[in-house]
Amino acid sequence: MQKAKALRAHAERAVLVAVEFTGERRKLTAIAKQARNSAKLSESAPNDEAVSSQPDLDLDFSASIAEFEELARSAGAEVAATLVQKRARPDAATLVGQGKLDEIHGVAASANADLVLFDHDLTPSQLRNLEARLPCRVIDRTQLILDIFARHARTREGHLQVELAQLEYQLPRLAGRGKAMSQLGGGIGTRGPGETKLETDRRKIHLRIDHVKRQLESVRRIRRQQRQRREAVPVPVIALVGYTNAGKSTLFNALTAAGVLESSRMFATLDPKLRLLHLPSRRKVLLSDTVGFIRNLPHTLVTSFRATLEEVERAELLLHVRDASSLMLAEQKAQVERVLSELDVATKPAIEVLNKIDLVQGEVVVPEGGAAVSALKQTGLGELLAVIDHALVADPLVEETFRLPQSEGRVMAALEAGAVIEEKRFEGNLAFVQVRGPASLLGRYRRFRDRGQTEQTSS
Ligand SMILES: Nc1nc2c(ncn2[C@@H]2O[C@H](COP(=O)(O)OP(=O)(O)OP(=O)(O)O)[C@@H](O)[C@H]2O)c(=O)[nH]1
Ligand SMILES: [Mg+2]
Repeated sequence: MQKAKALRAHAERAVLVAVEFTGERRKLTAIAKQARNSAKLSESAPNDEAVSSQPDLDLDFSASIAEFEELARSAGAEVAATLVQKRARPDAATLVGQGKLDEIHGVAASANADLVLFDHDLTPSQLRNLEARLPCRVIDRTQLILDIFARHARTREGHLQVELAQLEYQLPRLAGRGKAMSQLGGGIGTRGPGETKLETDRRKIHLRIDHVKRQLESVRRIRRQQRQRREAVPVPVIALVGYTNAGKSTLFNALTAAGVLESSRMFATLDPKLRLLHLPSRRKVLLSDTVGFIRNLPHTLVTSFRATLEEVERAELLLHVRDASSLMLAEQKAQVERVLSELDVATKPAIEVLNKIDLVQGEVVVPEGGAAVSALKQTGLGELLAVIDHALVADPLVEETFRLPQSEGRVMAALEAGAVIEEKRFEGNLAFVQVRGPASLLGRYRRFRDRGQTEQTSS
């Protein structure tokens, strides 16, 4: 136990394993050479055999390896070495086959690694076999992503969702994981449900799952009530969506100056964030930051995290933020669009926002009907706001003067929250307010319209 704690004090050393199954092999490109750099042993690693034995890698594979390394660092690991393998199909027992397993064993032992991370999902039996034959813990891709989720969850709902997904992941993998069980108390892949829970039997895990589900339900009920209250004021919601690390939170901050956590670590935003944003027309909208999408997100995770994407489902407009500097620009777009159709929102109006243009050499083509920005350098934001304003013509701005008895404080609050109060004056028990705002909101309080005053006060 002491030892496990000590390990966690510094970054855990990880050996990464990525396998390409050549059934899906794509052609080599000139940039393939870059891949060798991102797939090499780090300088501190004692063994550089893996580098020389690596074949040329194609672009997609190299980019996905770089992304996997970034995921590992996001989970707090120090990458000691990255091993790659090509094989026709997965080995049923160990994914990689005996030869590669010996190599992994050698590298992990000489690098004194704490864990081996696979850029794949492992079946319960593969996981058991690998743990039995390797000198350290074994973590697969789902577990790694869950771990990152666990580190970044901040709301109660976020924590509960992650715990539920972790419990459901563990359930079929309980038997025979001596190594993982005995080293609990810290480290990647062990955050979330604590050691006592992991050491208990399936029945206890089932009980815990039921308990977490019940708590989630009550948290969600409260959230629904809060939302209903908010929806009484029809401010349109605009949701930022996009691949993880595209720069959504940075843009969200740049646009709202809201101070929401932004970080180079992936999945910095697990819980939806919502802030009021003023458009150039002075119309107000709610901007929602969401959790990033990622390639190969296991379906169980998509379901678990669906609630964090509720804002996407009810948004009037989506901002699809894309990292213009990414090597996987096209693939990321396809992945995001796939998740959007899973959420049944593929037909929602969307604005394409090409971000990080400061990193792009040469000319940037502004997407049609979209915008090209640098959230970091805060360039192009004015144009983006204008594009958003333009895209929200469904609910045009109108001006109106209302005559409100003091007893109608609720109406006043709704107008203040959803529109711009241009002028306000009191006459005895009555408030006269001149308001500019979305037709839908102002139409709702038509009965308080002040016909006589409208002519006099409007100019
Ligand atoms: N150079 C440059 N870097 C940027 C820009 N926008 C964001 N970044 C960086 O990209 C990294 C990821 O940014 P985030 O805003 O956290 O990305 P995200 O899309 O919210 O990521 P997730 O929440 O993980 O999905 C951070 O290191 C940012 O500083 C940009 O316009 N230019
Ligand atoms: Mg974010």
